Amino acid sequence: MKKTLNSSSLKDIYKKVVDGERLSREDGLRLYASNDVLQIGHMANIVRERKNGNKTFYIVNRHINYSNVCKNQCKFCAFSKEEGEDGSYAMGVDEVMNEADGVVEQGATEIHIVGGLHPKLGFDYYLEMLGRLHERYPQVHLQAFTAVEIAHLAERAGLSLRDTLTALRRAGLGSIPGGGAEVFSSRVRKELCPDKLAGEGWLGVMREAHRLGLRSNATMLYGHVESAEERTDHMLALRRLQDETGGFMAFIPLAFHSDNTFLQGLPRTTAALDLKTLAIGRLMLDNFPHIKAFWIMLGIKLAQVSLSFGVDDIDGTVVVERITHSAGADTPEELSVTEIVRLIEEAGRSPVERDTLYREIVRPNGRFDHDWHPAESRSEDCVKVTS
Ligand code: V47
Ligand code: SF4
Repeated sequence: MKKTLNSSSLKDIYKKVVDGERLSREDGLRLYASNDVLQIGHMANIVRERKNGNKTFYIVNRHINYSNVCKNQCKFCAFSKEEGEDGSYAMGVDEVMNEADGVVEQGATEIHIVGGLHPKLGFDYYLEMLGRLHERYPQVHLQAFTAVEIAHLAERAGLSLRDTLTALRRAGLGSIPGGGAEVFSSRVRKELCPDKLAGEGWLGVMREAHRLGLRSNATMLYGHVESAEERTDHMLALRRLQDETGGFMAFIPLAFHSDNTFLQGLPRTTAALDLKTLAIGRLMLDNFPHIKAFWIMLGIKLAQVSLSFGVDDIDGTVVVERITHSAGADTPEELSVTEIVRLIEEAGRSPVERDTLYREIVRPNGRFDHDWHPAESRSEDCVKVTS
């Protein structure tokens, strides 16, 4: 049966979506102004299924937050501490290696590494961390350091962005996570994170990384003081850069948690805003292959529902997460593959294990097996390139 859209106010946008036509800034603003979450979701689902069919991607990964010491004091951050402050920590490279211990037994194909902007750690520390991890786990992809950390490292090392990225890649960097983007609006940045790399700077690091052939993700932190216009403009800036480089893999809206931050007391984002933001992301970012729901921040149940609102990726097992849990997240820090597969299947989608670059991973006998080694799937007939 042919699906139609009843909501007359969004009819012209629906037509554009069906025709595969790019949405304008005004369309984005009208979507945010509408309360018709189901219709927006329906449109996003059309694009989601056009791009990714019934597939929902997940990854077996582990996060490592190597240090919470940060020279910035972003008002939305509960994770960072000043050097020497109670609760501050900076892992030595040996400790990072200990944290990574067991990744292969766990079946992980990715280690995701982010931390604060440490005022004293030298560039050698980061190179050694990547180098030793890469040497010990050559088959595991290292997705490390936000664009903000990379700009900080370049400054500390006295190197250009290009030379910094090249050195990190030589040491073992595989790709760049999407953090640090927040909302590009200078008004919001002035209010919440005046010392942070500006939006143009964040985009500049990603442009340089993409030019070098590194892929990355892009995030947007929402649900604090930003407006719908600022969210829409953030998406448009990402879309422009993606037109230029094609280097982004996934867009990941991050729902703000206010506990233990300077914004403590701001209420949690509502399900309506969460679903709308994911769906509008899918609709506006027509050149992004994937939209990811980070279940840690969104909650497991809403992440499952989002699979019908434009989302085709549910991140991964994670294991340890400090950034959102410092800010009051009540999700667990780890989901097993069995749980991830169950929530995807019960949403009527087909679970597909992927590696960081969205190559599909086929486990022996189609079963997840903790003793299986990712390197065993690296024959061309097991890992299929999908994007
Ligand atoms: O940049 C900080 C955000 C980000 C809070 O690329 C907060 O696959 C909510 O970027 N409430 C880091 N969010 C995490 C991140 C990420 C996570 C998962 C996957 C990927 C990926 C990237 O967390 C920061 C900031 O935007 N953040 N504080 C908070 N209180
Ligand atoms: Fe530092 Fe990042 Fe927290 Fe800002 S969000 S204070 S840059 S760790």
